[in-house]
Amino acid sequence: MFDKILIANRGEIALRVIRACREMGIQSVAVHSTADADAMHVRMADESVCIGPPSGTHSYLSIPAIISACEITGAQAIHPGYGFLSENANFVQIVEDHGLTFIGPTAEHIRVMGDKITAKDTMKDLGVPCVPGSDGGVPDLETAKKIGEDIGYPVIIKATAGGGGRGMKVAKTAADMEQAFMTARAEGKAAFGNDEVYIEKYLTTPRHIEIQVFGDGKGNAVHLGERDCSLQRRHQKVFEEAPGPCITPEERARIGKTCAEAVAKINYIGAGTIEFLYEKGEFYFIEMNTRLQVEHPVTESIFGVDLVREQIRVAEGLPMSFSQDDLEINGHSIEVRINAEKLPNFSPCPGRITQYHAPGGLGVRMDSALYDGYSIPPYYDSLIGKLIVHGRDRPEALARLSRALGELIVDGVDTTVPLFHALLEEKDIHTGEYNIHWLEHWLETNLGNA
Ligand code: MV4
Repeated sequence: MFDKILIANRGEIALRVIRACREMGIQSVAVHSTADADAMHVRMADESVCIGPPSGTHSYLSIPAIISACEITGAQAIHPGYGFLSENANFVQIVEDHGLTFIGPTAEHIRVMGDKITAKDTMKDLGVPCVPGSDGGVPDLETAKKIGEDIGYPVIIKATAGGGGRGMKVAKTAADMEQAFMTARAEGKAAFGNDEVYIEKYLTTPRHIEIQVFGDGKGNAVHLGERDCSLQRRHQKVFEEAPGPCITPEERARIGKTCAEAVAKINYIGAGTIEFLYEKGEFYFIEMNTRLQVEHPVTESIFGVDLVREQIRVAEGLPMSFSQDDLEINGHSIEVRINAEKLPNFSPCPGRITQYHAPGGLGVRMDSALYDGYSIPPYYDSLIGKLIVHGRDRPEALARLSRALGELIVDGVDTTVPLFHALLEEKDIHTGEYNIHWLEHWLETNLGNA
C-alpha cells in the first residue's frame, strides 16, 4: 500500500487527487512552480516541493525535478493528472526505473495509443469499429489519391502523431488532395517531428462520443458508459454530459462491451477513454486517451464511483472495487468548463480574483482551485474550474446547471460563465440536438466569433 503519493500537476486536478488520497489515508505531496507558491494545491497537500520557475517546461514538465521531489519526500507513486506528463511514455519508463509507481497505464500502452496509426490498428484487431480509410500509413501522394478514389470524397488526412486537431486536413474532392496531403504531412513534421499520415472517410456531422473504460492490468476491465463531448471550440471541450442524449441503453451496452473486452485483452491498467465519432447510429473509433480526463466527473456522478480512488487501487495491485454488474446509471450529469477567458474570442484573462463564491446545494459539485484574492498566473491553461451538476434526468440537470451558474461568483477576471447562461437559452441544448460543429456555428452567429 502507498503511504505517500506525489501529484505532478496543479490546479483543480491536483486538488482532485489530493482529495482521493486523503479519503484513502494516503499522504499527499504537491509540487509547484515559483508562480504557484500560493496555489491551493500547495495549501491542501500534506507537503509541497518547489520544482522550478513559472514556465511549465521547467517545472511541471521537468522529469528530473519531479523524480527528485519523490526522493526528497519519500513518495512511492506519482499521479500525473491530465496534460503535462500524463501521456509521456518516456516519463513512465523513468518513473519505473527509479523504483516508483506511475499511477496510470504502462509506457507501452501509452506509446501504442499515442501513435494514431498503431492505435487504430490495435483497436481494429481487437474488434472495435473504426472509420473506413487507409490501412496504416500513406507513404506518398499517389497512394493518397488512390485511397481517395477508393473510399470516396470527402476524406480527412491526419498526422499519426497528431492530437487536438493539429496536423489534420480535409480534402473535399480529388482536386484538394495534393494541398491537404502535403499540409497534413508538413504540420505533423513541424509540430511532432513525424510526417507519417493516414487517411479516413470524412464524417460531416458526427457527434463526439467517448467511452470510459477501466482495467486492472490483469485482464479484467469494465466500461462506464459514454460522455457526449460534441460541444467544442477549436478542439477544446466546453460542455460535456453523461449519458449521451442520443445513445440508447442497447447501443451503450454493445459499444461498452466491445470497449471493455478490447482493453481487457491488452491487460490495460487504470482509466482510459476510447473516443468515437457517432453518426447515423454507428460508432467509429478515432483515438484512445490513456489518462484520466478533465470531464471524468460526469461519469463519476452518474455511476457514483471515485475514478481516482480506483486508479490508486489498481496501481497498488488491488482489484477494482466494482464489477460491470455493479455499475448502474443514475440520472444525468453535465459539466461546464469555467475558463478565465474573455468573450467573444476566448482570449486568456489571467488576473486577481477579487471575489469567489462556489455554488452548492443538491447535485452540485464545483471542482476549482480558486479562492478569494488568488491571482491566476498567465503561464498555464485557462481552466479555473469545472461546475458539475447531477439531476434525476436531463431536464433536471439543465435546470440545476442554470441555478448553480446563477450562484457562482468569480469577480476580477472575465470567464466563460456568460456563454453558458446564453447556451441554456437555446432550444437545441434542451433537445440535445447538436453535433461537433454546432457550437462553432452558434458562436459565429451569436457572438460574431472569428
Ligand atoms: C474526424 C472528423 C471527421 N471525420 N475524423 C478532430 C480532432 C481529432 N480528435 C479528431 N477530429 C475529427 N476527426 C473523421 N474521419 C472530424 C473531427 C473533428 C472533431 C471531432 C471531435 C470533436 C470536434 C471536432 C471538431 C472538428 C473536427
